[in-house]
Amino acid sequence: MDTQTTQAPATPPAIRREDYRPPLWLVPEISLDFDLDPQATRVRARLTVERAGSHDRPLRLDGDGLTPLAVVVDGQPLAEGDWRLDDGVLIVALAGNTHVVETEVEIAPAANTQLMGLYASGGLLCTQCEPEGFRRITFFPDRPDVLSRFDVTMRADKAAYPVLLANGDPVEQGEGADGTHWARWVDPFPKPSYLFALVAGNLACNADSFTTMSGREVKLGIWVAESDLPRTGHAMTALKNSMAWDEKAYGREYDLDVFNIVAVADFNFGAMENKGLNIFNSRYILADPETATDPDYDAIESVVAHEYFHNWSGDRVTCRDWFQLSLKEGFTVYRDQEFSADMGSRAVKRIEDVRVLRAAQFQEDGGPLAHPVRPESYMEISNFYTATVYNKGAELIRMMALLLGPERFRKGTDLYFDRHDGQAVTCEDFVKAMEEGGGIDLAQFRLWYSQAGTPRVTARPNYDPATGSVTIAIRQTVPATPGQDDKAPMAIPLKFALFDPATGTHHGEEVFLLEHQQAELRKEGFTQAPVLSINRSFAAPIIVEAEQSAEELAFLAARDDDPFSRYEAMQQLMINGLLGHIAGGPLESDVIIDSIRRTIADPSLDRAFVAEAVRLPSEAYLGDQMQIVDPDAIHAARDSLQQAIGQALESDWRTVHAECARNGFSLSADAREARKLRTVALNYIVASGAPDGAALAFDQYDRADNMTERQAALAILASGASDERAQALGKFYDRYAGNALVIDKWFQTQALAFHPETVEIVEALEQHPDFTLTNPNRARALFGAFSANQWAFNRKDGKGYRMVADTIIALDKLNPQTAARLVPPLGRWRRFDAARGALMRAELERIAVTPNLSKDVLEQASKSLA
Ligand code: B3K
Ligand code: ZN
Repeated sequence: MDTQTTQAPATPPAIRREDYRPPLWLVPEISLDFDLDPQATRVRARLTVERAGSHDRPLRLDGDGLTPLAVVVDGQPLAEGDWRLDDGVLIVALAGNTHVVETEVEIAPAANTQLMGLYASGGLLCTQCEPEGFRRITFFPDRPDVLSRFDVTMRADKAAYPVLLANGDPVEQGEGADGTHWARWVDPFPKPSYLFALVAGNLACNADSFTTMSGREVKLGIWVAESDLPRTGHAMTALKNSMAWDEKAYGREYDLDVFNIVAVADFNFGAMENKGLNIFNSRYILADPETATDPDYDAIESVVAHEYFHNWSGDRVTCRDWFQLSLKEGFTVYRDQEFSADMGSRAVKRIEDVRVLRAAQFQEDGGPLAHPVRPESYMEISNFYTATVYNKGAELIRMMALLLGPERFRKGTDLYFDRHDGQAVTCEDFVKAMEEGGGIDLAQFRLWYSQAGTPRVTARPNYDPATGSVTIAIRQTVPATPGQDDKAPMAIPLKFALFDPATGTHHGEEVFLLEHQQAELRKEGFTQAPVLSINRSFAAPIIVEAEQSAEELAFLAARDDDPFSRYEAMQQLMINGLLGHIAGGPLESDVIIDSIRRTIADPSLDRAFVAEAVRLPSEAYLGDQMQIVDPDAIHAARDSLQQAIGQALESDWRTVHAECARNGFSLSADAREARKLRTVALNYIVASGAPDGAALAFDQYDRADNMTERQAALAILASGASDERAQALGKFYDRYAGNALVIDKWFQTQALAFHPETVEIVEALEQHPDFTLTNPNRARALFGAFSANQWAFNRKDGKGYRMVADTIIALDKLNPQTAARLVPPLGRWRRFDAARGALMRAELERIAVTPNLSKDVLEQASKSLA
């Protein structure tokens, strides 16, 4: 065999949106009967099936790894020849229009390392079905447009599994023979199979209640291991706040008598919105000041809200097919973002959300895995739970909300929920409801759903002193993305204001809807050239190229009344300074330092905003601004600027650090804001090179009465070479040994560190007794974090690439979904120099030709190579 050429891997056929056909058979009712056991669980299913329309096609029930032990139709067992299995699918020819079809299978939850379907986590048995896990539990048309009423009975050993939970309401329970017990749950709301859930185990409950706007009392339960009960209070508060918020903001009330949440340690992603029984990764439930940081608290609030909001945007109104995933995810992310903005600081929330969008979605949109918010095809749908579908999807809803205004947007969502309650619908149905409810034409706006790529907008103001007018030439381009070479101009709402530098005020904020490739805007009444503030509040998910001078940016950083734009101006000032230095110029830090000094001293600003504004842009974001990313140059330049800022403002940082210290832990806004700024100050003090820097960080580490300050100090020390580094890492490990979520932080902090030997440190940590690939949180804490560490991961010798590729290959055998999520960083090879690019490609090729690769990893690796 010729070893010089790599063979294109055989890829499974793509599933295409245009091939969608409505289901041929419906299943209005299903009863499920489980004999639960980790080694061998028996599942008996009884489906009432109905022929949809007039056709003579057989019933097809999806199955994955299932062998039918019995197939019974209308009470009659079928002989083996009366059914067949085709690639896992059970095919049964049926004569009439309605039948009762029963099947029985045996599955082994303890052997399920994919964590899809029914699996064991710790001593629990739990399920994850979205998107296609239900077919690993029983034979069923496992697609979101088949909605069924579920009636579920579970039987299990009472001592090992004293608690039995499923969707809907509990209706019956009892004792069985040999120490078993059983429970029956009925969900009155028809739902697709991906929303099915059950949990069995030894769980304790934080029980509470909520009275809905129509006066119904709902029993709330958060179920965790007994020892974790004290860490569930924040999640419960978040749940009750979410329930109240959805009533007020969207008029949506909860609809069952019980709402349960279960936290599990082994989970592929954040959480899952199963009807009435949300299942969570424990990291998004458990919190106390000793073990959780302020960002952890925020993430819990937002994920609890997100899953709760799905009860309407996802469960009551669901997706017709998986191409419509953003219908529920984009909308629900928008809803949770707005909820968090209402609960805390709207300005800081927007900055954080945009940072995530730029870090994850802009990178995706600019690379080989770019796809539209409503994708056209996939090999493995699990690969499409992406930042594009979620976060860009949310930006689309945000733009529609802006174009409609709050009242008409609410009319649109009311119409959407009322019209489609109980249905499985499309993104198009959502946009239509917005158009009709809001009385607006969104014809061109729809391109946001079908065209991938981040639009680039240039805006050049030109002032004419003779007339006192300014003309702004605006131009958009949408870059080519895989499969989409030519793009039509998008409808982009540009929120802008023109500031008079003399007065420091603007003439009113406006929204200009850019619908063509080019436009010209003319504004009158200026006595001198105004300063343009554009894409205020980041109203459109675009890249703006405004080419503003350092003076203009410094002006906006000090005077803009839109907090996002103020932050943005500051960031742009830093980016320009850093890129200029990377390109060989001197490090021009004076304007930056002045702006930071003024920002710290501005009493009108809250400290969390100041912390955001004065932080340097991440190395990865700087890389995104370069045609060819130079990780070493970026790291060196950023370090120099950090040091310059640290030195020039050292006494200011020391004052801030001291002033932001608090006696006694509190979750109040003041205390949280102070912690955030204190960390930034400590970082600059250490960066200044002050001889007592490490000692100061260690002191913060040691005295902290909360995880936020302790972990911040640890992270700062982990990036240095002090004696305190090893001391703090050792103390941290000893203090939290056995607490999985905190030990994840210990791994993650080291993987993210700016340390010259991070590659070797990660290599050694992989051998640590606490490291395992079977727990997704742990695998992500080490390798997910490492591959996000631009400087370390892209080390010139390619060792970082090789380690991640080895991990992907090993993890794929256990958990393809989690393995596939590690592929995209390798897919960025075009953005690096030829030598690094070749090393990355070689690793992707090695992955792609690995025998028996999952569809998940194969799709990501082969698309990344294309
Ligand atoms: N809907 C789930 C995600 C399921 C991911 C499957 N790979 C959680 C959420 O977005 O709320
Ligand atoms: Zn979601």
